Amino acid sequence: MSAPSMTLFHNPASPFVRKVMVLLHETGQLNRVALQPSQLSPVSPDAALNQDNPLGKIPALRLADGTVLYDSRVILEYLDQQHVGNPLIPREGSARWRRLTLAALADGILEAAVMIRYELALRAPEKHWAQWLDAQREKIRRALAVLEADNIAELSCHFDVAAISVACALGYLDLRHPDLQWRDAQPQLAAWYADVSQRPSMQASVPQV
Ligand SMILES: N[C@@H](CCC(=O)N[C@@H](CS)C(=O)NCC(=O)O)C(=O)O
Repeated sequence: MSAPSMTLFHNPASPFVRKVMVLLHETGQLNRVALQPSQLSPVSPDAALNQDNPLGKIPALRLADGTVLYDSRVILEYLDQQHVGNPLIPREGSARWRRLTLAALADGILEAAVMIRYELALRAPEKHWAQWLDAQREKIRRALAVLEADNIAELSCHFDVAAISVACALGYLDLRHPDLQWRDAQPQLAAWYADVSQRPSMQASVPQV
């Protein structure tokens, strides 16, 4: 087995990193990437990461020639073009835009969920902004409702970029926001998620905190 040629700034609790790990697993590329542990938050940055990604966010992927790619969507696209199997991001046509939009919906859930997490975990309780927190929760609720109403069949047909992104978003809601009880209003999504959670790629990347 050859040595890894790329380095991924990694934290096992990050859902954006998890998307990358799942795609690496699904495409048989795990051994091409070395993991560089990164502990960070918006108020306690990782200096080594900042050298490579001025935004100070993970995931960031350093290639063999020193080029650094970020954010997770760019990394997924790059890695999906580095294997010989079926693409997990359609290369062209309407499927490409549909699947990427579904992935963006999942990323939007994640962005709102991570913002809530930072507000609750990093700011003093007396400074929590209830209206803003509610607005983020509403984004999540609306997005989940659309997934339930319109996208179950599309999610079920292929474990690709869209399904990976939605699965990682749901996993993060379970980890950080069990109070949302997202399964109650989304039974079909819950059944789909129970199924895809059994995939080796999902099992191998269960968040660690
Ligand atoms: N849009 C970015 C979001 C990445 C992101 O927010 N990562 C979090 C960890 S889950 C982070 O690095 N937070 C540190 C910060 O915001 O300063 C992506 O898709 O990669």
